[in-house]
Order: sequence, then structure tokens, then C-alpha cells
Amino acid sequence: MSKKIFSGVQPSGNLHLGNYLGAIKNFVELQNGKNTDCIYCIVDLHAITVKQDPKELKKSIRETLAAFIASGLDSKKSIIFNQSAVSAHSEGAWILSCIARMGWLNRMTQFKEKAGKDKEKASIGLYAYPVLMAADILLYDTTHVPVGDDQKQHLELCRDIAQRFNNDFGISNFLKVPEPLIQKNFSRIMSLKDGTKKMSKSDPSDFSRINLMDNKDKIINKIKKAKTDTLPMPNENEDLKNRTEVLNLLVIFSSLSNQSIEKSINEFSGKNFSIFKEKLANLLIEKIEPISKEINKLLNDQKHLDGILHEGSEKANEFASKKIKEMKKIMGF
Ligand code: AQP
Repeated sequence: MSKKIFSGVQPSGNLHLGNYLGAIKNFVELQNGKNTDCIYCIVDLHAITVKQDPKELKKSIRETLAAFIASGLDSKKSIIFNQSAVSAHSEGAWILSCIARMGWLNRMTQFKEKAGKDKEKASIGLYAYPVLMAADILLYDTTHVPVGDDQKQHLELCRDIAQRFNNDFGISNFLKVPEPLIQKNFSRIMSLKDGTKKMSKSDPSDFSRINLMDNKDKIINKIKKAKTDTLPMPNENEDLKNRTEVLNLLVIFSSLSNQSIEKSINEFSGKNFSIFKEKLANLLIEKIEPISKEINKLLNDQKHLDGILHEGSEKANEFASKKIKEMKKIMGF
């Protein structure tokens, strides 16, 4: 059976190594797999759940697209578009928000984390975010959604919404209930300054992350300054207990070199941290610098980038608008 994949990335700032290793690298592998149709969406409607500067948002949309293409996504093989260009996403979100229950949304931990202490001041959009995500997925009859552990709960909610819609209107399997696609060897990449926090676009410190647009000097500098500890490099997994920053650097090294963490531990066991950091910086330069150069090249041709989005949104719209029409018919509109 062929798979239909949907996934999205928010254009909410600089894409970083976490986005690359946790999502985009996998998108490329899925795109190049057999019997798989992939839809990759720049989820700009999700980005506005927190305040965005309009000029910056426009720039981020193009940068996200450029990062996709520079990393190996191909608009001839995958549908690549931005969410706001296909109005069915907003329409679907409203319809599904009348299906989803407050009790379901109240359980979402990401809202609690993102809204922080001041929930009253969070936008309604931030609260309803998982419903928009459900619309994104369900509009395309998606069969599989690549998810990290942070999105598992939202995908469960999407499945509940699909089942409830089908039950309420007595049409089994109209909204396809998607399955999670758990990435092999998935690891959350953590901040370079604090191994307990994930690497994130919204971290105020640029030294907490490697951006896909960082040049060689920046990468070297950031790895030099990355937090470690006074103990020697580990000899075995056991030695990594309570050493989240060291573990994170080893995870990055292992993911980039497609090798197990055990192999990386063996490679550097008993060596000086400076030797490991130098190797890590070189590996990052080898993998990230070509992407960074390609992003910059692509950004010089905005017309080309806008053309890709336009073409992608037309293809997405063809599918999504048909689904929304059927949905409305079922509901009596
Ligand atoms: N640190 C990470 N490690 C592994 N995967 C990560 N992803 C994000 N950070 C890491 C994965 O990247 C995809 C796109 O994420 P997103 O941009 O839609 O939103 P996010 O997860 O909220 O990413 P950020 O960088 O943390 O953004 P802000 O700071 O704006 O909230 C997802 O598949 C995500 O799992």
C-alpha cells in the first residue's frame, strides 16, 4: 500500500540543526522512498499563534523553503507549499473546532508549556493550534505523519477528531485516521548551552543552536563555547549519566555521521574534549556549510522561490478544496 505523508515546519525564525536532524533530513529520506507521496507544508498560519513581524514572516517563509530545497527536498517529487495560500486549511480548522471538545484540548501539554504562567494572555490560536494541525493532516487523506515525541499527543487528538467527525455524520472512513511514523534513531537535539532544554528557534541566545545558515566561523565558535563539564570524555554509556550536554554533543556527532552513539563513545573514549569538539565542528561544517551556501544562493532568486510555492499551493489546493467541499456537503451546507 502506498503511503501519503504530511508534515509541516513553522516559519518562525532561523531553522536550526534540531529542525534538520529531527525533521527535514527525514523528510528527504521519505521523499526518496518507494510508494510514498509527500506533502511538506510551511505552516505560516501556525506561526502567527504568537506575534510575528509581517516583514520577518515573509522572509522566514522564503528561508524555510530555501532550507527545504537546499537540504534535498524536490518540488517535482513532493508537494511543497505554504499553508496560508490554501484557504481550506483555515476553513477546515473552523469546522473541526466545532467537532473537537474543550476537554480534549485542555489536556494538551504543549499549550501549557508554550502559554507559560500567563495563560490568559495567550492567543486563542495558540490554544486551538492542534485543531488546525488536524485540518492540515485530514484534508489530504494523509496515511502517515512523521512525529517526534512532542507532537504525539497532537496526532492522537487529530485521530480522535477524525473518528468523531465520521461517527457524528455516520460516514465511516471519510476522514482517514492517520498513523504516526516514528522516526528510526530519533533524538531530540538539545540547546548547546543547557542540555535540559531543546534546541529551539525562539531561544534568545544564538549560541544555544547551530543555524542552517551559519557559516564556518560561527559553527567553530559555537562548538568551542558549547557547554561541557570537567570530566574526561566517557568510556561507556554509564559515564553519561547526568551529563546531558556531553550526551547531546555525542548525539549530534552520531546523527551526522549515521553511526550509533556507542561507536562515537568508543571513538573518543579517553580523548581530550578539544579533540572531540574539533572533529564535531569539522563534521558540522562538512554537512551544514553546503546547505548554508545553497540557502544563500536560493535566497538571491526570490522569484524562483515564490514560483515553487505558487506551484505547490495550486497542487495542494486541488486536493484540499475538493475535500472541504465534500465535508461541507456531508454537513448540510
Ligand atoms: N531540538 C529539536 N530536536 C529535534 N527535532 C526538533 N524539531 C524542532 N526542534 C527540534 C522538529 O522540527 C520540526 C519543525 O518544528 P517547528 O518549527 O514546526 O516547531 P517547533 O518544534 O516548535 O520548533 P522550534 O525550533 O522549537 O520552534 P519555536 O522555538 O518557534 O517553538 C518538528 O518536527 C519538530 O519536532
